[in-house]
Amino acid sequence: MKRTLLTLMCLAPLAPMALAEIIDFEDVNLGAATRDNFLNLGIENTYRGYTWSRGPSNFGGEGYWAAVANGDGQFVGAHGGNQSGWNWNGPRTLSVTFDVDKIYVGAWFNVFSGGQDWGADAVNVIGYDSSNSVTGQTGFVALDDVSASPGWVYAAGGFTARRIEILVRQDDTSWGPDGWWSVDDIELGVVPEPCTMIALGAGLVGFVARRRRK
Ligand SMILES: [Ca+2]
Ligand SMILES: [Ca+2]
Ligand SMILES: [Ca+2]
Repeated sequence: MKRTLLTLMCLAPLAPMALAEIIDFEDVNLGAATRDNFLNLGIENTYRGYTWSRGPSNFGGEGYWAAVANGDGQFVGAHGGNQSGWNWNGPRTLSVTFDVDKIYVGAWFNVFSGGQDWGADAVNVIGYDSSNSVTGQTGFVALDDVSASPGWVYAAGGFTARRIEILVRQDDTSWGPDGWWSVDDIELGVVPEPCTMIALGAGLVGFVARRRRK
């Protein structure tokens, strides 16, 4: 009876586990513009409750997280909906720091501006814990910056992270280390609470015990 109660009490946190968060950038208000960066929009430290930070850009000063909408002259189109995230000024590294540990499930990437060699040639999504130690990475996933109709590619993760870094590789040296890309539909999972694991364990033990008694 005690075990059943514990299981029931602990099962409640299971509900949000099924709800993976998807960052689709549809809720960034661009007004009449087709593109703008998070600094101008005033959402660098507030969008989704996370911190959207960036490394330096060698091209045109600092780079930023940005959002872009279908209809922009250089945009290849969203993976889903009408808007995507974008690397403004192409810094080599951009980060998202979460409020709590999350599971980075995966995200969709594309070059920004198809058929242009300033597009990034590959991206690697790296996870870090709250002590800034690496928890996992997708490895470099190739982007097609030479095709007139580049496609969206999926960078699959599956690791827990307090912060994800999106690190670019630029193979076209005239652009230095910088590289431009789009991202859409960043999929995040909820890290199971210890209680959930205890409940699952207790539930399983109870289940096996009941089966054995039959
Ligand atoms: Ca979208
Ligand atoms: Ca390139
Ligand atoms: Ca290239």
